[in-house]
Amino acid sequence: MADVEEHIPVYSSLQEVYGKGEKLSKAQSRYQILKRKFFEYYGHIPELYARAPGRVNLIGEHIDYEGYSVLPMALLHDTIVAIRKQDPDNNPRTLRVVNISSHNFPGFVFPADPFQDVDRSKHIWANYLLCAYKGVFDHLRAKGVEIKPPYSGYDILVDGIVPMGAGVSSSSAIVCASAIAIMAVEGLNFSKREVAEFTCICERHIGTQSGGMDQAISIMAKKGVAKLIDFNPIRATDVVLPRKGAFVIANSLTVSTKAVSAASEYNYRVVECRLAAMVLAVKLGMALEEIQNVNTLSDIEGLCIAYADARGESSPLLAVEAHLHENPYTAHEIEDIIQVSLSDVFSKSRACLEVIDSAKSYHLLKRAKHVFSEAQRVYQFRDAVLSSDTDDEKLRRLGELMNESHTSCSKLYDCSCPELEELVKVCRANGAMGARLTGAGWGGCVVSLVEENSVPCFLESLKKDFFQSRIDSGGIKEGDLGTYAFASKPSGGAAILNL
Ligand code: NG1
Ligand code: MG
Repeated sequence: MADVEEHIPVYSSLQEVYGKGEKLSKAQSRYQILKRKFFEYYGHIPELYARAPGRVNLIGEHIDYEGYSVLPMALLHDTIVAIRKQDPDNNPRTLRVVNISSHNFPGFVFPADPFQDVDRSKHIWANYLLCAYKGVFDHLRAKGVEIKPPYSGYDILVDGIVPMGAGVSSSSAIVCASAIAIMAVEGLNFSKREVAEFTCICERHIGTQSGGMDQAISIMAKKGVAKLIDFNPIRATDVVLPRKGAFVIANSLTVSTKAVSAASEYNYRVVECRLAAMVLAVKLGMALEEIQNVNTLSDIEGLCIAYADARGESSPLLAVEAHLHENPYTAHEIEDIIQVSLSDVFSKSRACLEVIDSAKSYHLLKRAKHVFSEAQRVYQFRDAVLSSDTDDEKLRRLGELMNESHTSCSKLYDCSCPELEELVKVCRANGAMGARLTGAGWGGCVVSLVEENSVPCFLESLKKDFFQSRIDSGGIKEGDLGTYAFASKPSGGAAILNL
């Protein structure tokens, strides 16, 4: 698993990242504009650039934070951060951040202090940058490096083209690109494993108690392959997809607002999964004094499998079905079983405490069923890719697993929404072998598996059956359609550019 020990690559030409042709010329013009604007804002040109891609998750939804493997691929859509370290005699030193799209994303000036808190009460785009800034220096401190004031200041200009609130990880693209840019101007280059780990931790300052999938794929992606990402420790294994297949990403045009408040649906699911794991642990005989150490459903998989084993079966789902009930649990009922108060269980997480403050009940059976079955589907997907079947057979099987994943997200995890349901139906009706919501859900994108040679025709049908009415009603512009529905091949990961 040498990949994760490699360092972030440093390139001196755009071609190394963006290839040739139209993609390269589009990238060239983005970097030229960045350089020019940077000079206009700051009176200097950038020292260097860092870029990190968004991703589409092919299968394995809402299981990364439960410790289970996921299977995403990087998109060519990325966030670029241009940076220059401020002169040491600059006084006061600051973190100045500007966005190319300054109309939608105003600029900010923060004090140059990497240990300042991220103010979650204001959901501003620049908070992602503050997370990264903290992340780099918290990581250095954790490695035993002494960090003393005065801290360095930076001038930063950001250009992101990863669709936002769309479940394709625009947030991690900005966090990863910013962290790498700051590292690079400080002359640091940690291993990919370290960067994937600390960017996952630092992005949680936003409030979402997310897993590490997005940062891991953004950092470790390799052109031409999807990645099976394992956690604890992070590993990334190449998955070569069948040549005849293509993935089309289509936006439901409903923004997923999972991070806007800490008591969001996302964190609610994180809480439900932990409680499901704790209740199951008690039911399966774990000593009460050990229950507080149960954090995720993967922590108790062994107990579930032992339960199944004793009955001549193998799936952890057997224990789930036997020991959890369909009706939602009240806090009181759970506390009775685990013999700890929920406020004690979550005393270390402000975000989770906010959830239990407002939650009325907890669905434990449905959430646990989703997590264990989705975890199995990830391996079934990987096994189907590796099998000796023909490409057609493989694609059919992959599509089937994607459809099952969607049903599970929708019915068991309740993370779909009417627009996603409509779009999934449209995709399947127009020939997708599989279609599913991707990313956190509650809005955002659908990923479809289609035959490579039917992509143009598929995109036309999506326009006709889903987007046209939204164009007619003025919701979106026809000229922007390419940003709402596009095919994508697996792209490369984050990089530093010395241009
Ligand atoms: P999106 O929706 O792309 O932000 C989120 C989490 C992932 C993962 C997926 C659901 C963040 C940063 N990422 O992705 O870790 O849990 O949802 O599978 O919140
Ligand atoms: Mg995100």
